[in-house]
Amino acid sequence: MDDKVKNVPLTAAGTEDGQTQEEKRAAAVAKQNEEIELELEDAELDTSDVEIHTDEQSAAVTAVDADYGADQIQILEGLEAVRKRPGMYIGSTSERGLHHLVYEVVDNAIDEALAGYCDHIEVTIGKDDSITVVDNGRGIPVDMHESGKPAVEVVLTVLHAGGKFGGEGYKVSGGLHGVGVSVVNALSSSMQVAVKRDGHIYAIAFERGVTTEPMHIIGDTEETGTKVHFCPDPEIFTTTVYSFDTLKHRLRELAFLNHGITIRLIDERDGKDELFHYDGGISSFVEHLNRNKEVINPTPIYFNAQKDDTMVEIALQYNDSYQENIYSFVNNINTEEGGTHLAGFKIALTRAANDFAKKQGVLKDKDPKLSGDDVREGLTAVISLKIREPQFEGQTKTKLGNSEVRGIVDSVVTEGLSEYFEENPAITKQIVEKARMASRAREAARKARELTRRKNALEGTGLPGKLADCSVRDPEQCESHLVEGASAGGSAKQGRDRRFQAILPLRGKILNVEKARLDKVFANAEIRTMITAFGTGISDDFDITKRRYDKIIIMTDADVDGAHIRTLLLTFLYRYMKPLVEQGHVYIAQPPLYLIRKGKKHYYTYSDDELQQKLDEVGRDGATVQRYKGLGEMNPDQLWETTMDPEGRTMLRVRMEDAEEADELFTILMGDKVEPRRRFIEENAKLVRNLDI
Ligand code: 0RA
Repeated sequence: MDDKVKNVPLTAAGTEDGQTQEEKRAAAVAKQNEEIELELEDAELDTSDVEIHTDEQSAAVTAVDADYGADQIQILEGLEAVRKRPGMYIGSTSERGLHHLVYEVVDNAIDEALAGYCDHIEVTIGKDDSITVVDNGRGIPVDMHESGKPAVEVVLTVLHAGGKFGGEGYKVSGGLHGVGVSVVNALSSSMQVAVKRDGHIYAIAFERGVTTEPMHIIGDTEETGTKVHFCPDPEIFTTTVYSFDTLKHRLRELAFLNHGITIRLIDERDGKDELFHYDGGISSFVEHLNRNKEVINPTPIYFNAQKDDTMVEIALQYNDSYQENIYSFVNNINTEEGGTHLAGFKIALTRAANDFAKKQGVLKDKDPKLSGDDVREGLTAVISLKIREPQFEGQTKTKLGNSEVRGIVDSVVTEGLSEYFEENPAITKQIVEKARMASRAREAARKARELTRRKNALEGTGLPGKLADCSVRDPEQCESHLVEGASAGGSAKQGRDRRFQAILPLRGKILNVEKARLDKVFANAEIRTMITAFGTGISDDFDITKRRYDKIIIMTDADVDGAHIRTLLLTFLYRYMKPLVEQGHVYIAQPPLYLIRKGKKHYYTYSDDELQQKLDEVGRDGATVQRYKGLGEMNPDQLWETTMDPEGRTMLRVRMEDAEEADELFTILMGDKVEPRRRFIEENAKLVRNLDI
């Protein structure tokens, strides 16, 4: 199949993203190429890190200096290895890896802050997409190392050398890969470093990891600190354009996680300048995450404790939604896959809530216990640990494995919560009452689900009657089109390739799941139909291996109602079938906006720009233009040709660009608070071009 697929972040799916169709297509091709490259790169990474001497490499060695000793040759080999397999050290050479370079340098500055020597970090994106990171830490050491080179040169040219100069237990922070600034140096076409330390300002410079300007004093100062300036190497990275928002997101997160630090981000390309400083630390983080929600406890519950070398900090705040939102970090790394710290937190929270509910009589003896899910309904929490020797496990190495941590967190949370519950009985009652409602809804949902199952069993195939299923049984080859309206559904059924395309027409308005509990969600007919058709179950029961289709394609009209239905569908998929979105199974069909007829020929265009262009190519004389108001206006052949045929169609793939932002968008668009929604619409209205009212 030959789909032209463009990946769109989930957050942009409901609005115009400001690209012309041509740009979208070009981007799609580029993206695909990038994905292919990444795959190749990954395949390469599987081979172990064998040193291979290429001509280029030996040339580099001889060119530098003939009487360099074995040490220097080793250095070059080390950094050449980084340049040969950058993915091994920074994950990828795409946008992600590019931003990782900044995090690697900033992490070093954060380490200085955690050691108590630094409180200010400034990151500047240059007009040329170079990066400058300035901190007021101790400065990279400059004294002579046994190799005869200054420490700063060793730190910047030898892999994993940083830790050797700081004494024991120096490294607390450190990115996921924690590889050190020498990797950034190796992957930069040029790097200049200035160190203020011991009364002087020292400078040193490199190109692609090779020292071009040995360390020398350029001035005197009483201050201390480090300035690192680098240009990511275009020979290495597929893109060298920095995203302000991506850097902002991580730097703000670091400022939350390390309270008291001031981090400034400056963008010289357009003059943007932002400051992040939070005395409230992770409590401010939780308030920030809940900023668009109605909260239950106005001040986040906060506690911290230190046991041996482990520091635990936890902040939590309930809101009136039905979602659970827990972020956990270890040494500033987002442990997306959870682990022992998260497990300890959950166990303790469930136990404490049940204890309180029983004691206060909210839960009678005959009532079932509150489950973990019940207790976490509407919970926003941040768990942050700083530990000596973290063991990261899991597919993406973001799952904490240290077993001793479970008990430590459990006891910290148990102690902290029982104190809070005792001192704040009124708010705690509200929290527990909410959990009890969740428990009842879950029970009702379970009954509804069983009813559906039994009914399906009686009805044979178990598939909903509205579904026109495909004949191929291999889910990998199949796709399901969710089509707005009965008439478009009819056209789609006639126009499709029935071997691999299933059609599910959606008639009623689908439920806004953002404002409904599980029991209501299960009771909604359109949603029930989707659940049965997809085969995966939802929320706790969700099982991606049971999916009946590889692609879920949302096909709605290009008008306001269509956009609304699309957002409702995406909200449902995001909240209840998240892995489908995460793993890229959700698409948005792109029907054409215009049909141009001229003589015997006809053309479809997908935007206003494209329409004008096409008219200039083919000539306006004798051309007629038809604007499609809805899918229903297209006959089956047209719908197939323009929107459904894998050989010719363009689709948008919905991406989980950033769970936090996606979550925020759904809260704003579909939640209760009016003010954030008004603000969002005002701010984004100017971006919308094809609004058809
Ligand atoms: C090695 C050892 C020490 C600090 C650093 C490196 C260091 C690296 C970077 C990179 C950016 N900013 C930095 N600040 C410090 C320990 C210094 C000591 O023990 O005095």
